[in-house]
Amino acid sequence: MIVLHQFPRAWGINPSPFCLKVETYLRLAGLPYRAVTSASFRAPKRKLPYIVGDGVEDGRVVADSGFIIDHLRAVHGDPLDRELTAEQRALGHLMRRTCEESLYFAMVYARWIEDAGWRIIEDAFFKRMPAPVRAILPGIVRRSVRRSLHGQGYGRHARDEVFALGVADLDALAVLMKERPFAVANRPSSADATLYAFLVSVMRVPFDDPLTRRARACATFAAYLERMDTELAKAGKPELVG
Ligand SMILES: N[C@@H](CCC(=O)N[C@@H](CS)C(=O)NCC(=O)O)C(=O)O
Repeated sequence: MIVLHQFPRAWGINPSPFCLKVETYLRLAGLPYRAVTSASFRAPKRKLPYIVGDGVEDGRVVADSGFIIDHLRAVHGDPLDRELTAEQRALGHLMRRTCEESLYFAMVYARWIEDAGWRIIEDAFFKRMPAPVRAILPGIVRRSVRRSLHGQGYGRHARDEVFALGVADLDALAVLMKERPFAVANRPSSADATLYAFLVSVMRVPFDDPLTRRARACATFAAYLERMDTELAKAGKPELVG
């Protein structure tokens, strides 16, 4: 069985949209897997998720949600995207990049840099650690996220600018998603694994910021998440351990 290494759950979901994306892909594709909790410093690329393949895949380790899905397609076939046109694939690609390479960084800002977001993160990720670690680690990790965001670029913008960038991504996605029941087709494709993961990560979380408010006010997103819930309910629940 495929073993998916991801962060511990928080708020009833995987708090990492990239981990939730792979979990969603595996469920939509009907691939049996086991999810185990891991830490990013143990991961091959120091980020989660990664998978350890099953017998068919000879125990291969694949890191990065995009490479994981490419790998699963190569080994297990492509039930979700097989029938897509080149245009649908291109649209899915751009929607995915909008989530992962832009919206994501506005979400990181909302969660880790904003004080209100940080209080929720600190409580969810660090509260259960032993007191000495709890006193030091949260500050170290927050500083490291701040440095990464500065390096990426969004961390150099003013608060209003960061949220304007994220809201523009959400608005563009909403326009495109109004056109059809799922991201690029009338049934779920791999692009939906990303879209579902990111919209859940913005809408079904305890944060309250300009991103969460904009997304929660969007009827297209709400209807989309309900359709995806129905699809995922058909796929059943993963076996969770660790
Ligand atoms: N491109 C990667 C991004 C994964 C990623 O950014 N994971 C974050 C959590 S959402 C992580 O592991 N961060 C830990 C760290 O940077 O130390 C993918 O698609 O899997």
